[in-house]
Amino acid sequence: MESGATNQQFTLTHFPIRARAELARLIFAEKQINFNDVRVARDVFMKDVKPHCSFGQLPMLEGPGGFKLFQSQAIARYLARKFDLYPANLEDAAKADMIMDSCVDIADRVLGPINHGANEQEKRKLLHENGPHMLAYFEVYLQKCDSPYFLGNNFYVCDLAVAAMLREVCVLRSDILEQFPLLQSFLERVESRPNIRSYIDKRPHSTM
Ligand SMILES: N[C@@H](CCC(=O)N[C@@H](CS)C(=O)NCC(=O)O)C(=O)O
Repeated sequence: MESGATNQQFTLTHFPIRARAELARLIFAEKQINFNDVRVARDVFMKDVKPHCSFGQLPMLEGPGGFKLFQSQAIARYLARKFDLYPANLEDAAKADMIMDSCVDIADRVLGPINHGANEQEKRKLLHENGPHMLAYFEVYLQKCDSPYFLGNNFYVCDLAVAAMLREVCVLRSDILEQFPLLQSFLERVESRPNIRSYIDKRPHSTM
């Protein structure tokens, strides 16, 4: 597939949804890095893109010198390291990984099933039982941190990951954070960072 040659350093290819590409887009937004935001329809993906995907799936990041990367978390960690949103300290970096992996757990166990076929009864259970049960751990973690962000006063990729995950949960159940006041204010804090706010205000609308 052509990477759509332009003067941008990176091209990020995904479907026209936030989902697993949104963390990378948020990193670019926070750091004010211009990139080619390529959003392909499913039929185009199947025909023209999938055969070029190392593991058959999107998102895909392309960079200089033929650099190609798949897997949303590998992409996010690479970009975060490159653009200074990843802790330098080994222990803090491991904690950032832990928090990001916990967000993936919620994506896999709550958001994914709801967005891909759960019936109304299953959705209700996911949004009123399983989801809140998992979010409660994030609330307690933040309470113990006693800081604006998950690793203290510094803002890292794991904070963007949590905010992106919380936003998707809120899209599905708008009042879910009422029982988690620290997560509610955390989400507001992240989404009111100027670069993030201006990105969110203009990003394409999609249901997920
Ligand atoms: N673990 C992968 C999962 C990627 C994934 O599930 N991609 C979906 C879209 S969100 C996909 O490409 N689906 C099309 C297909 O599998 O044919 C990641 O995090 O990047």
